Amino acid sequence: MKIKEIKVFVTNPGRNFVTVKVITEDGTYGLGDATVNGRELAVVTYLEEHVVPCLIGRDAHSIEDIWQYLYRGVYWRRGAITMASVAAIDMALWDIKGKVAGLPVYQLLGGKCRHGINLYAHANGVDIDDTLDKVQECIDQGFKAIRLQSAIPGLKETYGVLADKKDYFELQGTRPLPPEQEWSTAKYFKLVPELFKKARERFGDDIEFLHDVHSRLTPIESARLGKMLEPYNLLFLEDASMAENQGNYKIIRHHTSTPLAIGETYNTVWDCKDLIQNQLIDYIRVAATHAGGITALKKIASFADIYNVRTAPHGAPDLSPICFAAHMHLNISTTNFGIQEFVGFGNAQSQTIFKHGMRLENGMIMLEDAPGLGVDFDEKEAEKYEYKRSYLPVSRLEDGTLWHW
Ligand code: GCO
Ligand code: MG
Repeated sequence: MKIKEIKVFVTNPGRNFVTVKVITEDGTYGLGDATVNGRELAVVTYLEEHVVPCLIGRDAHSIEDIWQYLYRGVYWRRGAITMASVAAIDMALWDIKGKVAGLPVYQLLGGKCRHGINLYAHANGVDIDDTLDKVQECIDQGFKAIRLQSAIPGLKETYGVLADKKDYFELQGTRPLPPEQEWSTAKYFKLVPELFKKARERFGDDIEFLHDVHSRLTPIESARLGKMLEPYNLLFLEDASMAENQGNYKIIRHHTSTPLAIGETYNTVWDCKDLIQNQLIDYIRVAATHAGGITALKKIASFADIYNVRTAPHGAPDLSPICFAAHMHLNISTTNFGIQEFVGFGNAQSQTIFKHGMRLENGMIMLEDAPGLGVDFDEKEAEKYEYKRSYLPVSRLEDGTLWHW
């Protein structure tokens, strides 16, 4: 089954998505997500100039060999741009294999380990009360696990703790240049324990709570936060400290029993190998799009299983529904799956481009049994929404020092 053509699309139905379509000689096609938020065209060039020419004529069934060819075979390994390109091709090849077999991808990965996929929803508020009202809305919709983020009194704008106090995920917005935002650990520390204290008072113990620090604390500060949050029993504290230095987590782990999660910016198993092997984290959050696709994530999950680390794939809106579907096939067939982040299925425009049969039921995703990944991509619709340059913000301390993302 030879690969005949590979097309790369960029569309912006409110935010940019890079989609890869691998087409075989008999017309079967597979889809992959190659979106790297704020660096989309770098991936397009990498794919078009450096990947596509090498794959034409190769056997679409040789998923593992193509993965190794694009990773091991390349001197410049790793990195977000390279791995998103490898990932998109990999997802598309699994999609093709499923379509040819007439089976959903999860069947090829070993079959179902559970009937549905547990999600955590987001409650993002302008202050504590507003955040708690959002928690109630999530509970009313059937969610049993909720991530709480609230704007920090005294800071004008801080991404990840309510960007512009309106649209946390900038679904419609574009940022032609990176906005500069503020960070103060002291102000943050005044808010967060209070947020979770009030959340437990109002909602009791039966709901799971989560929180994302967005890597803004030093390890010892994270350790303090973890300790402060222990009474409120979080499912996990995410990105407590900078991701590059795996040693940071030794310090945090040493001081707190709050469960830790990390991984959305990791590109390979090498970025999290020590964290997993030394049991310094509880959840690994690598995304199919950013860590080399289904092939790579399956291996990372198996490795993590040995060390009691569960998977909790990244589920932000800058991952397209193709990546989300890839996660669903992995989640349902991975024994050590933990929980999936969920921010909805995208806006109306996005839903006209990416069509799928995944259903939300009582805080869970139920998969349909369509062959392959079960997502289709409407090229004509996609063409209506042109790429717009858009950046994530940068963060500075109040004295102007450039800070961790
Ligand atoms: C999350 C993430 C996102 C990221 C975004 C960056 O946990 O969902 O931290 O909010 O910031 O995906 O592109
Ligand atoms: Mg995060």
